[in-house]
Amino acid sequence: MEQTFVMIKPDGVQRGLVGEIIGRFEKKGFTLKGLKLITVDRHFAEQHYADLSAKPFFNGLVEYIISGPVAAMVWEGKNVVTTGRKIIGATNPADSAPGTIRGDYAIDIGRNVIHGSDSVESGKKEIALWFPEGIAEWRSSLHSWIYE
Ligand code: DAT
Ligand code: MG
Repeated sequence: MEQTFVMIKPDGVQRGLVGEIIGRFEKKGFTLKGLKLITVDRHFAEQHYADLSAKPFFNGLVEYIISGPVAAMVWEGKNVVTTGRKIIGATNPADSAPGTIRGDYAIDIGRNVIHGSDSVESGKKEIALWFPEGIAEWRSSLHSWIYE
């Protein structure tokens, strides 16, 4: 089953959005496979966003991510990478549709509350980076009520 890495950024944690965001993924039918609250250091944040290291906003992005604890999660389900990105909404909250997490809870691109992997491949890399200890082995008993 497909997995994705989702992170509630420091603003989302500070603003008390953790429960609301987890609820959206849960109610959709996705399965929570990993969850921890963690404050990462600069080197770690730079690794996570390595692909963006040449961007002018890179330093500000790293400062933001290390500014407080984040809620790191692994979610599992059919098409969870693509569907997860839809639940999250467009990168710039100004363009995120209402009903998406960023559309409902964010205004500025540099405070857009949440991260979600952009492909199955980067999901695998990000899960390995954030959960080197591994994730939970369990299968929801609701499976047959969610999948046909
Ligand atoms: P996403 O988080 O939607 O996958 P991304 O991977 O392109 O977007 O960029 C990572 C984060 O960097 C994004 O959530 C917010 C920040 N960011 C992206 N583009 C930006 C820009 N033009 N100005 C400021 N911050 C930006
Ligand atoms: Mg991205």
